[in-house]
Amino acid sequence: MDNTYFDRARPEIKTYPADIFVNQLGYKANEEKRAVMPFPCDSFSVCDKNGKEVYKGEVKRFGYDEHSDDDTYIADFSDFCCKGEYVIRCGDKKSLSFTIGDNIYDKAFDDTIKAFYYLRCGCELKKEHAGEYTHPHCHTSIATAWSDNKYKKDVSGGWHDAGDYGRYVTAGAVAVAHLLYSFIMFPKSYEGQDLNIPESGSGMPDVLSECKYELLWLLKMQREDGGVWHKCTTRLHAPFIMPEDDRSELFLFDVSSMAVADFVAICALASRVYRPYDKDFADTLYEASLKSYDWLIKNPWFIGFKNPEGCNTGSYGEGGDTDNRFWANCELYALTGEKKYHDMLLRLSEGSPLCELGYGSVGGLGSLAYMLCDKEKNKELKEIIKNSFSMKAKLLKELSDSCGYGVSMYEGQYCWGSNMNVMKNAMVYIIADVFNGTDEYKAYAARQLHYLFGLNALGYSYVSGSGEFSVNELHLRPAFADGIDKCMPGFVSGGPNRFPGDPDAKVLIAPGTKPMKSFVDDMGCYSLNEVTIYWNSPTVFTIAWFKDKT
Ligand code: 9MR
Ligand code: ZN
Repeated sequence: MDNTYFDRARPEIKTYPADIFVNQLGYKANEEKRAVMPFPCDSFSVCDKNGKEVYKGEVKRFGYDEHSDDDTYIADFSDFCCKGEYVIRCGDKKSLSFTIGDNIYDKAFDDTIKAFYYLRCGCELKKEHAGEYTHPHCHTSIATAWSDNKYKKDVSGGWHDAGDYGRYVTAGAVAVAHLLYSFIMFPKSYEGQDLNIPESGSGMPDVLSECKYELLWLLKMQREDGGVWHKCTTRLHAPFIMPEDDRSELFLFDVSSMAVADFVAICALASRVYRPYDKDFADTLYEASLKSYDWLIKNPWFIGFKNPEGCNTGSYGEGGDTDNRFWANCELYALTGEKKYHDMLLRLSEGSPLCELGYGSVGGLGSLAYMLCDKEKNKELKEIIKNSFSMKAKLLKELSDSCGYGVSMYEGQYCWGSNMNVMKNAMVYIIADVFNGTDEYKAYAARQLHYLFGLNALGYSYVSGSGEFSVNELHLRPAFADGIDKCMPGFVSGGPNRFPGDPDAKVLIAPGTKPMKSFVDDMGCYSLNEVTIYWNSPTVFTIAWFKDKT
């Protein structure tokens, strides 16, 4: 094919090897359990491993689902609670196998966090931790400021952002925030977790050790004057080579006020979280946060970011920084209880969408800091935040109820990285319940996981290595360059995108394809099948909730 992202033999594209869609990981005994079929059918059976029918039920026609173009039928077997391994059958049609049990997400939970380890930059991934996915250290050369070639700094470390080898401050801050909040809110899920990373067994929970690796890098991205470089990347995206072979010059790109504000926020949050485990690190984070806060005060205007000419790596531009500044003030207020932060966050709350959980719009992270902290709160703002989550959850519920597959997506959310939207919607349900002290949206949050792990119109589990039919051809440089057929596990694919934006996807997705089906598991398709840290992080949050609270 001449119109292709990179040169290689294109592997055969697989299609769903069964007929009925289920969550391929399975269901907890006491939760809602549904399978979906895109064909007419009256009754269904749940069959055990030996093919024996253990449950029989009526199929209900759900009706036309506009995001998939499927006429959908639902098999609800919520009241079948016996643990075991099963398939759904319907005449000669069947589903893939799934489990009913307590620990269905245990492996996916570990995998989706370990994925961050596989993205570590600047260190060797050793065999004892990385198995066959080892590689020597990468991107350790000194970086040069793009706008001042006399300024040089070592900023090695952190996570590769995604399929590319860039490291971006705002993206990193958001991903760490999701992980830290999941740790704060659902601590039970992390008890005794062993990810087999270099720090395992150190006494610090593994998820915090993993985040510390990114935080140490973020600290290096702070300038002497408190400004924070927006990103560190090469001039152009590397070809599909291993990270250690990407030896082009590294650049530090101009400070943006989003990067500074997100940095202030994440350092303040992390200072709170790490204090019981590592006092010195908590102090360092606190000082760094204050220093960049001063910069923010001295630079009250929005400083956005656009790629300079000649650079094609991610730009992560945003249209404003009010929400970023709101988040920063919320975190510093949560940490210190000082009035000046409260005054400021009250003012900034007016211009910030309060239930957006990043990337790009981070007001909801500020809301989390504010609502969950033990400091005095403004009654009115508390109500506004609660209401904004409640109203959004209500809207999302309607979307789920009007979708044959139960996912809470409006058409516009099937964009680049749609699976992030699926998982962020799950977060909205979860947070709405937490703020209201209710359990109203439990089943709806869980439905988003069902979609991610296979209950969708293409039957893909969108997490590598999870489920029988899962994505494997991810747009992830080492996944190609390492020559190993099986992709590293635990990576969340971007997912369907109704506007395929890369040359390969434009060839592979026929015009007019419906949003939920605008996907193919192909490595060239970066607008469909890339990975990023901030698509994994809301998934970790949602699974952590599920493990702890359901
Ligand atoms: O996630 C970003 C997506 O929302 C944008 O539409 C897309 C195009 O600008 O960029 C995505 O971010 C990419 C980033 O720029 C570089 N690293 C990989 C990210 C995922 O594709
Ligand atoms: Zn690297």
